[in-house]
Parts: sequence; structure tokens; C-alpha cells
Amino acid sequence: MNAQTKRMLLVFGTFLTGLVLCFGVVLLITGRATAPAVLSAPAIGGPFHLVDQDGRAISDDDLKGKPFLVFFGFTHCPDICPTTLFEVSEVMRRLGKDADRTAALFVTVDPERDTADKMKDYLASFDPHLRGITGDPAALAAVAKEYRVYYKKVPLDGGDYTMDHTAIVYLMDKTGRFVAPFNLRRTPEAAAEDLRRYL
Ligand SMILES: [Cu+2]
Repeated sequence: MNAQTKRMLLVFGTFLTGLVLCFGVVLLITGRATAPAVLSAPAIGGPFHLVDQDGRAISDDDLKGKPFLVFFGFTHCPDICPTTLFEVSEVMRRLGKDADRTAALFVTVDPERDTADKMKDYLASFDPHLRGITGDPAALAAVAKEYRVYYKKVPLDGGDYTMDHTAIVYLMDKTGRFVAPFNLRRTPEAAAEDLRRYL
């Protein structure tokens, strides 16, 4: 396991712990552990206005009516991002025609390098339903904050840099509300079946 993978796992773990604590506190306060509405109480996600890999404007409004997956990452990522995008592509493939009724967003945390053109090149290796999202760094930072995504530039020897980032795939329902982290540690068929339930 290299240093970057370890850092990502750490970031992932910290987020999950926070999420569990958050849910736990809500459950304690309300005392209603079975009410599903309570579980969506910590708001994750929200409005955004950014651009996709074709340079087209995309906003949260464009996704209304579709359940969607959101993943934050960057095209120079050595392992986690390409692996995740590959797995999401497999899920999309298993959805067949239903994939058109969902969306999958890959939002960059590295807008400095990930221009729309760069995203387009990169996503050519994955399922065409995946949309690469980039834009103004301040607007991207605001969206990352909405999703409680942590990211940070990490300098490398020789002047280059990499990014630490939260590596969670968020499942959002067709109203744009956060459902749960989308589990990819199962067969693509099972994951596709799960996503299909939110159509
Ligand atoms: Cu990554």
C-alpha cells in the first residue's frame, strides 16, 4: 500500500466516522432509530453550476428526476480514481438502457490541471454515461464543501503535486437528496440492482 492509498483510506475512514457519529447523535436526540427520514438529516449535496467535459453548463437542476452517483477526484490520480471510475463504468454497463435514466458525475478536485478537454480525454476510457465536472476553482470548492469532501494539494519531489481527497461515491436520489455512500465492494450486478431501486 503506497502513501497515497494510505492517506485516502485515512480520509475515507475519518469521513465515515464523522457520518456515523452524526447519524448516531441524530438518533440519540430523536430516539427514533427506525425512521428513515432521520437518516438524511445531515445534509450532503446541494445546488451547483459547473461545466462538463464538453464545456456545457451543468447544474443540479439538470439531474432532477434521475438518481445519480457523485465521485470527487482528479485525472492524475494513480489508483483510487481510475479504479473507482472503472467500477462505476461496470455498474453503468450492467444497467443497460436504464443507465440513461441515471447519471454519474466525476467532479475534479484539481481544476488547475483538469480542464474540460483534459477530462474529456480521460473519460474516453470509461463508460460514456460518466460526466466529468470541472469549472471555476471557487465554485468547485463550494460544491466539495456541500458534499463534505476534503481535498488538499500535496507537493511531490521535482515540483509536481498530487491531491489528497475523500474517496466516497455518493448515491443521490432523483430529488437530489443524499441516500448513502454507494457500495462498490460487491458485484457490478448487485450494485446495478441497488441503483435501479431509485429510478
Ligand atoms: Cu483519486
